[in-house]
Amino acid sequence: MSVSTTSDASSLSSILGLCIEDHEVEKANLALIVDRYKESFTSLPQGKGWLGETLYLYQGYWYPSITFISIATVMALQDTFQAKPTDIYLVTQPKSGTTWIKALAFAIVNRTRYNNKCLVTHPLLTINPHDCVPFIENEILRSKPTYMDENSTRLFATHMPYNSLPQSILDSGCRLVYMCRNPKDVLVSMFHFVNKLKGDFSHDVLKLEDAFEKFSKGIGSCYPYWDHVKGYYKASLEHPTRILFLTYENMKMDTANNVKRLADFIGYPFTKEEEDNGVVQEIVSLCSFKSLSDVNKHGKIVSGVPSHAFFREGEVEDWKKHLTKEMTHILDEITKEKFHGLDISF
Ligand code: PAP
Repeated sequence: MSVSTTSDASSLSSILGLCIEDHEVEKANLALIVDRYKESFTSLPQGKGWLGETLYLYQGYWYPSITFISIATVMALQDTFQAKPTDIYLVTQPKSGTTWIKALAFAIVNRTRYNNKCLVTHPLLTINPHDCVPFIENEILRSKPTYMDENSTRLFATHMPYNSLPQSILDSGCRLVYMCRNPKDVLVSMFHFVNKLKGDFSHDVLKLEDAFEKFSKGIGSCYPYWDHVKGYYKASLEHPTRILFLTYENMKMDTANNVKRLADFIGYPFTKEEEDNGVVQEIVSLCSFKSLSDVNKHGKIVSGVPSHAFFREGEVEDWKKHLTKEMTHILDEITKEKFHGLDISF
């Protein structure tokens, strides 16, 4: 069977703007990894992704073969990634609040580094959260992993489902924070994101009906949505000290208390003095949609995606402005069935 990686790769690279120089090494390393695992994934079931790319079904989830979130990187991570007990992993499905949780965790973990100095120097006032906290899917493509300081806590993100995580993450005893979001808002957010990327490179526009069909059938990078959420939810009940389960909606409703909860869980609790001095509120403001979207109006993140593409509305229930009654009904029914017996609400 032939792999359609070459044509997929060129169209998707242009959509994502992956041809920038900084990204050349990662592209070359991705090509090597794809080559190494080609034999293993070409015989898997195939589908078409939201950008028209080929997807492969692996361990119950769909992945493309040519972006850094790819079937080959998942396989390579499973074979080679070494977690440390002190690592912290921020886990999301795309469009569930990745950028926000990266910013919050980064600000919490590094607060003493920057707070003694002027707040103006804080990296989140100039750098996109995606460039502050790397995805492990991207890290393994770097010849020299970007992780800042060998001795400090390693803060990583991943979109990988629980059942596919590298064994070393499960065995190391490290902590994972999972953030999920209402599926209807995830669908709408992804729909706009894909069209933003396509629009920037004048590809055909994705129709909402097509996005809805793919989403509800569980087709898309790291989907099915529901299985991903369920996997981490159940794991968080089994391992409550290792996995914290958060929702975007709850974080929006009460950001300060969730920030404190997050800080406690990852081992960076706020002192009474910090609380009295308003440090929690400073972090909430620094990582707010308004602050981050203002900082990220221009430029691109390292992987080549425009920085502003990660900020649109930042609201709960924006889906109400987009989905038809029928779409809403179908998604609600699927969610009811898939989450039956689980205490997951948005
Ligand atoms: P990613 O997984 O591709 O990194 P992710 O950050 O999860 O994307 O999703 C982007 C969504 O988070 C956008 O939602 P929307 O399309 O419904 O508007 C974006 O606006 C929202 N978002 C980004 N930063 C924040 C923030 N600081 N607070 C709240 N929402 C945010």
